[in-house]
Amino acid sequence: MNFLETLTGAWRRNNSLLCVGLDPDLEKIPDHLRSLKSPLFEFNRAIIDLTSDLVCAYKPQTAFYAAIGLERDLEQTIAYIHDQHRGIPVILDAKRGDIGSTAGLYAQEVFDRYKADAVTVNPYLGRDALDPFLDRRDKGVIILCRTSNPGASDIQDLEVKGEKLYRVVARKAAQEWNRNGNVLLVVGATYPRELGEIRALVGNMTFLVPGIGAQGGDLEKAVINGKTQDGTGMIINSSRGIIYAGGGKDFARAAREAALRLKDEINRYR
Ligand code: NUP
Repeated sequence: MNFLETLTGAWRRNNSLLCVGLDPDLEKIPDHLRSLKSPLFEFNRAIIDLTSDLVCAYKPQTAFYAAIGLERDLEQTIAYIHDQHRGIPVILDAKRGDIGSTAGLYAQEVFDRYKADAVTVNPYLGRDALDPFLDRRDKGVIILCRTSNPGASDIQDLEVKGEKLYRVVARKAAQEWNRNGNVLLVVGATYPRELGEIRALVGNMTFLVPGIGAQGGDLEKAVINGKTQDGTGMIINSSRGIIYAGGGKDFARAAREAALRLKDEINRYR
């Protein structure tokens, strides 16, 4: 099964568009885990075990592991999801993008080393930088289109021949770059108007939608504007809002409750 087929299965089975972001920070995880050999993995494992029936995907962000030399925890986390919770795809949020030969190594890293099912990529370097990812037919390639951060407009709103750059990216991604049907877009929940605009441009493409919770995105507007006609088409991520819902020994239970609330809220607007 390719990434989009696995994702569709998880949407249906769990009746959920929710993606839990596995962005563990050693400073913020509960004290009793910090001294363990694989602290970030142990933190993730507890959360995964209590949320795997509520999500359509997990999304670890590489920086949380690589910054402190705990890539091994990331490898363990992805392997654990694949082994113990089959059918839930893993998106590696790595935001890659470099000249072709280097991009080939990045694709090898995310798909062969980490065994991620999908990856986030930056379109700034253009087609040849994306090709090593796009060539992997079974994997999802999630292109930054309209990011959730306050500075998104600095570059993404620039006009190119009368059209905003994020619209150009959306069109190229939907048409030129999607020859293998494996392209998705990142569109932030903090920009619900643009979500609707991009949905109108690209038809049924799937969006990864960060920005809910800690970044203050408007969930109701984001779902209404971003969904496809069948009430899917979105992978709605929340990281801090879920994983730090509780701070003590029962952190995983608190994460489950937060995930359940968010899943239900998303479903109310679908
Ligand atoms: O536009 C983007 N905004 C964003 O926050 C693209 C992303 N990939 N992200 C990522 O989503 C970010 O790096 C982090 O891993 C997650 C949001 O986390 P939180 O705000 O829900 O804690």
